[in-house]
Amino acid sequence: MTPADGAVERPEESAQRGQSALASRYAHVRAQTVSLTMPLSAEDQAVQSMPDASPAKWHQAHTSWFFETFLLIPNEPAYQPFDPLFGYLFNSYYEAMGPRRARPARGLVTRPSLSEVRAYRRHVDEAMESLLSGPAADDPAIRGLVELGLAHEEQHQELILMDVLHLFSQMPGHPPYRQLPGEPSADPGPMGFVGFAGGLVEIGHAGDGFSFDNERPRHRVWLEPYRLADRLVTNGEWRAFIDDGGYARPELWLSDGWGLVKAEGWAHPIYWVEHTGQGWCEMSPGGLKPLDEHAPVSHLSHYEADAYARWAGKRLPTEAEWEHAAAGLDEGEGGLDLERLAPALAGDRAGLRQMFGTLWQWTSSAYLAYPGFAPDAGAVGEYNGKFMMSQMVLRGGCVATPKGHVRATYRNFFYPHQRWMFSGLRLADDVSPAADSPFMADAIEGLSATPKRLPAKYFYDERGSALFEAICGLPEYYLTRTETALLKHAAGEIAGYISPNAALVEFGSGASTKTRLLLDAAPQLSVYVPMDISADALARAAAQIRADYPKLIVEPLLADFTQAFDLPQVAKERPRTGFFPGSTIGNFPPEEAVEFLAIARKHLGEDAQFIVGVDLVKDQGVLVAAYDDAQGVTAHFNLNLLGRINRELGGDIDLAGFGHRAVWNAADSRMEMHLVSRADQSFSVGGRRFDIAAGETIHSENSYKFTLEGFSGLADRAGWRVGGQWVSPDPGFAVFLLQAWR
Ligand code: AVI
Repeated sequence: MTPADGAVERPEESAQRGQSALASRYAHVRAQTVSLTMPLSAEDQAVQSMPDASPAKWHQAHTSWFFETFLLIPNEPAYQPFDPLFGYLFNSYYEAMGPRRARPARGLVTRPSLSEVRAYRRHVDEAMESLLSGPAADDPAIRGLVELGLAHEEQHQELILMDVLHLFSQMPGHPPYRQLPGEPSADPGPMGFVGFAGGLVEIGHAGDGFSFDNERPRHRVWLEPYRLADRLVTNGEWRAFIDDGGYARPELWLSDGWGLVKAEGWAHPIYWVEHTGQGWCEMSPGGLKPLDEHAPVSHLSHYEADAYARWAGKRLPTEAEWEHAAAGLDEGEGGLDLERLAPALAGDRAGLRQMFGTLWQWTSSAYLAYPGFAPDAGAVGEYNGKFMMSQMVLRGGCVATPKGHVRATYRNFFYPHQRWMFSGLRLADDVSPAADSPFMADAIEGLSATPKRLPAKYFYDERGSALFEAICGLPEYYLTRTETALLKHAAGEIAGYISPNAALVEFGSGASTKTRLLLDAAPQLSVYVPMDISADALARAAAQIRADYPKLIVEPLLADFTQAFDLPQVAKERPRTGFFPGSTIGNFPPEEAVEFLAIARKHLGEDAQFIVGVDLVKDQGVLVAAYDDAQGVTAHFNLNLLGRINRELGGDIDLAGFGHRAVWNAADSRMEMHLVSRADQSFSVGGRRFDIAAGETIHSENSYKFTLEGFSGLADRAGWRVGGQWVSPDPGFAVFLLQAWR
């Protein structure tokens, strides 16, 4: 309880309060351990399923031994140890505290019984309650040790759940630890990447809150620009790895990992079970359940996580990268909830998801001492430091980690072959190759200009393309709907202009949706060349067109049609018809539109036709609504340009610091999109710093709107004459059939 407003708390009162807070935390943590064992029989709690695991009974005794050994015996002269043999049975690895039972033999202890261990716990708890209510509880050293003992006990709570799951996974019938409700599944969508500029950063724990010695001291680390995946890898993605021979390809594995794959016959994560007729199932705290494709893949060794990252063309994050990215995020996310006990799905929130309390995330960092590391004083100095060899760091906590236990600086560690933990993986990659990419050069140039601008062609990464598809279906965005209706109506007439055996060349084909109207109306087309800069969209669209038009030769061309390109031979040797729908021509300034039309004419040849969709000038209200829709999809599309800079160029732009603006520029006959800075702010891209004032904008797109005469004039300057034109009723949109004329 905090003191009442205005009341000044006396030091002895606050000490009293702190003391009782510690005592009540002690009681809570100790009770939580026992409650975790409630679903288990005494037999369940006595056995050990492998040398790395320990019986639940041992965990309950060992955590009590910790308080007895490090707090009660040294500080309570009257304390009577419960049983002199327990020091031997329940010491884990503290050399300073004498000999102990070998770890692999912990499951061979039937005496003491479970009820004797419970009596031991009560004995220790009574003595601890008395210690915590006496003067010793004011001693910072003692308080620190109690905190350590409680953090230690919370670690063992997680171990109890891990070890029980391993035990039950071996048991015929795969019994559940608890009956748990089925989790509704939801596709997290494609994995995105969040970029970080890196540089000289600080990691490690600082301040008054509790931390283990291995998290200290806070120190500086140099980070190259990097990106972190915005969510964990899913079971569905892991299946693709398996289906692609992931466990059968030595080139993907570290040598020691590959040795294990062969020696132990690894072919899937430890708890996956393949059932004939049922497909993949997974052993979980709720028992054996059908594998949820959308849930994060769990219980991986470091070797598996590392092999997957290599297969995906990525890498694991370093622990410093992970911690730098996690700073300031919600450390209280997820964690132990006995009603769920399942890692949370990624959801569709923007930014880094599943960072805390979902699954421990493997890093590529060896578990080593930080510069200036000093183990805690006394025997508890053996807690962490002596394990700083041959293990790897994991970050973030998991569904079995007690709430409040984990933090951004927390370093968990396991041997790379171990995989019974709740461990998953988040991918990372380097940003440096973009340093001399055209995107980087264009972004730097545009952001350095006055007024600031960015080229609209960079809207179309995977996310941007998906957002554009969504825009095309919006009620306000009349362009797609109107043009499709127009093409349906005109396709028969247009087909009359197309030569037999011709090739259709589409500039910026995207999903190739409108193309089908032409392919259906003009069966004389024998070749289709979709051209796009998105490899994914191109491959997907080409596969679908091939499947639906089996007689058509489909030759996709991965190219930026604003740059030099070479048409495939099958197109060169046929008469050619170009197709450029959607009024994308309006995204060029008029001079560049003429240049583009002239280049297209050169590629399409002397007898070519060119079918071009063109949006017409109309009422300002209709135009502005089309570029500033009520659902905010276009705003998202616009902001994704900044997101892409962060992801691909290591930018650190705060997206929430920008708004979307769409304006009609009557003088230039164009719709303009801008990103408006909400405040004076600065950001960096590619190591360069940019300042932007409140209200200042980054001009991100022009969409020119034409009159029929205006567009014919433009086409004429590029060597095309209008062979046919079809115009929709309001909202006005035109399809032109241009013919080469000189
Ligand atoms: C691709 N291009 C024709 C679209 C347009 O209308 O200028 C891109 C777009 N920008 C905002 N909404 C749609």
